[in-house]
Amino acid sequence: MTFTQARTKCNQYGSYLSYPRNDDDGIKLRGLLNEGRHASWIGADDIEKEGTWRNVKGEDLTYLPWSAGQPDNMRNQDCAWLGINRNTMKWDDRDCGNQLNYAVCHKSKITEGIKITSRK
Ligand SMILES: [Ca+2]
Ligand SMILES: [Ca+2]
Repeated sequence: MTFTQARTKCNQYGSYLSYPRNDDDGIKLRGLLNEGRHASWIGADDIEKEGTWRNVKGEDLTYLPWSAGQPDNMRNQDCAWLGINRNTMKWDDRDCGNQLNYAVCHKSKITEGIKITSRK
């Protein structure tokens, strides 16, 4: 699924595409994503304004644990994902139209997140 499809799916669950708010959230997400083996979209993008990363609610993000050398905006990458480094779960920006198999929708606690999958 693309970033937009992931976001829409979460909205259909009455939820939103989750994004880690701190290192602790990152560790919990890593657990949900099979110890980081499952590459997943996270709810952060700079679609509206290049270089300004916002969550899916349109709020500016302050917690932005990028992987080394990221975000590089290569060929205009505007959406964040987890999985470039399965150990640290640091972020990378990538093409919003790429197909990823996983996304995590937020619930009351990130540990209760709904993991949605789409395999082709
Ligand atoms: Ca960008
Ligand atoms: Ca990138």
